Amino acid sequence: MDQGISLPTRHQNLLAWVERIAQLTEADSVYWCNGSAKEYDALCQLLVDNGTFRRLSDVKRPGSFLALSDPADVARVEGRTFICSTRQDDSGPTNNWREPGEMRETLTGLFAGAMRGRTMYVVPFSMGPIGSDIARIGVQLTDSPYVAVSMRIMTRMGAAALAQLGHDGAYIPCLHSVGMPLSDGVEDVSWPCNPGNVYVVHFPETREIWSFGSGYGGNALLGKKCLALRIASVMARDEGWLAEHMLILKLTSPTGEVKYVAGAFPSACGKTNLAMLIPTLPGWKVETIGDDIAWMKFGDDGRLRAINPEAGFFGVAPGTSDKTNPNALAAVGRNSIFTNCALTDDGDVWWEGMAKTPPEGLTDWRGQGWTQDSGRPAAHPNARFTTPAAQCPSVAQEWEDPAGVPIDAFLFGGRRSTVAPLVFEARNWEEGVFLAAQMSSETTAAATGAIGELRFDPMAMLPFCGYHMGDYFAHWLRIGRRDGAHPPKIFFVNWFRKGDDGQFLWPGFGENARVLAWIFARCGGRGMAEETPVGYVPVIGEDGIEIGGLDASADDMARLLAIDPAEWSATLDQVRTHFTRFGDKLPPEFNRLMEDFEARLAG
Ligand code: O2Y
Ligand code: MN
Repeated sequence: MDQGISLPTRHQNLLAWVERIAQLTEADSVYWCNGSAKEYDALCQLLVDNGTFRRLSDVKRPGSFLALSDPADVARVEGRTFICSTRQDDSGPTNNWREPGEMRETLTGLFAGAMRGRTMYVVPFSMGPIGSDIARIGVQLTDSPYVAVSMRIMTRMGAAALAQLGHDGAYIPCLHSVGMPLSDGVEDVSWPCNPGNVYVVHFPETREIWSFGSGYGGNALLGKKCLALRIASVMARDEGWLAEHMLILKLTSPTGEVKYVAGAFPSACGKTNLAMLIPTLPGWKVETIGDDIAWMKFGDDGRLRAINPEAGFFGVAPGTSDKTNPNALAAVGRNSIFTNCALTDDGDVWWEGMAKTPPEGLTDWRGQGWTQDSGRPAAHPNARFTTPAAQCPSVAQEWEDPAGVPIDAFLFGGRRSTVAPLVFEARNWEEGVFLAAQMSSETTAAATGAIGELRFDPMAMLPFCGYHMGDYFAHWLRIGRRDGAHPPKIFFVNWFRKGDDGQFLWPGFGENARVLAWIFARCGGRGMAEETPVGYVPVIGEDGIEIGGLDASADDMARLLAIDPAEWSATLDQVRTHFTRFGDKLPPEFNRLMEDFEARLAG
């Protein structure tokens, strides 16, 4: 894939950076990605030839590939993720911090000669539809062709992004190496990496990302968590918008009315499934705008307009089936990259939960023969599919609208077996932000009636906020107070409440549309609710939450929606301890909101 000497841009700053990094890393050659189908095919063939990819059956899974990673490089590594702000206090208690100069020195040492024997790919990409006011351009330099082809699915990658940059446009530099130079005598491997030496580093003030040692997912596809959340959250704070760990869905009622919902749930809590839900309620339709990240800016009408900055889905494969998510399963039917899934003997992929019975003749994610008696999973629990969003049958026609979609409701969801009801609406923006800042899941299943140890994940952003979370809460409060703002209503959901018998009370994921329908009604000034100390809880029935045909007793529904002030009060010590972490950066409003909350709970 020789490009000769012609360069595809006259952007001097970009050219100088590429040249500087090529020299530092001693890359054998530099290749500028144009994003064409021909280039993608050639890179995939290269990956097949060097053993990273196995081409899947053209009958079963056309245009698709399976990659098996190094067993030590299988997920994002939070412990090796750093926010290097000048002042430690700007990174806050929830991030790993290093002094930027010191970290630059460490990284410069690691990157010196790191691409010896390898090609450095220049990957220009747009997060968001090219030309959208909300979109941003990044350029990733990487020595991993696996990353280059994955970025083509996950972002708008190539010549169009470069053209958008023009001669002097702003871009976010993203530098990545797998950290395994092919120095004299070193043989390449199918998944090069350096797992003992991983660094995923963000410089929020200069808006730079440097990642070393891992070729996997969020550590390596730098447009996703690193740019679209950690760096973008800092940009959003400075510029008055929101970069959030949220799905975006379009909800259409039986009368054809439309509302848009953005929902924050912790990692691996079913965002992809909810974004692609097939409602059981007759006449309702859910369509997908995004499954993981939302960028939202105010429109002239004071409403937040959201884009999905990504162009593909990097979803967890295990558990995805024609029962749990037929839309995702259809999306991955072709032109997809699978990582750490099992291989069938007829050249297809398989994972736990795809079907009840695994097929005969499986090869597991470590390349070894596998049977049900092997005593280990065939696919890695964090096995992934990478697939173009446009292939998803539920994708909304406006999913690429450069203006974004106007958000009517924010959803926040934790995993709580007690205390938190199925759904409630915050009474106002401030209280919604205060409650979202204490979003939590239980670390262990709570014993019947007992309160479990809570793991707090404010707004589902704990691993992704690129600055001090106390400042982040203040930013959220400011957003709602902006002149002329009509912020979305805020709702909380919890599908995981359990009854006294330890069983889930809510009959299942497919029924979530009933909750969405109530939220929809509330956004339209309808939907009956009772005011409680926590917020508005739906009444049961046609004017509230519809339970006709639902496999749950009236008793179960009452338990699901019950607010027990004493139970809530019993969790407040943990909430206070959680807030104490943020020291004097905790918005002072939170103290008042806490006092009011306690008073309401005490009746
Ligand atoms: O392990 C990884 O690198 C994937 S992390 C991820 C991927 C897609 C969507 N969300 C997440 C996450 O951790 O929230
Ligand atoms: Mn995520």
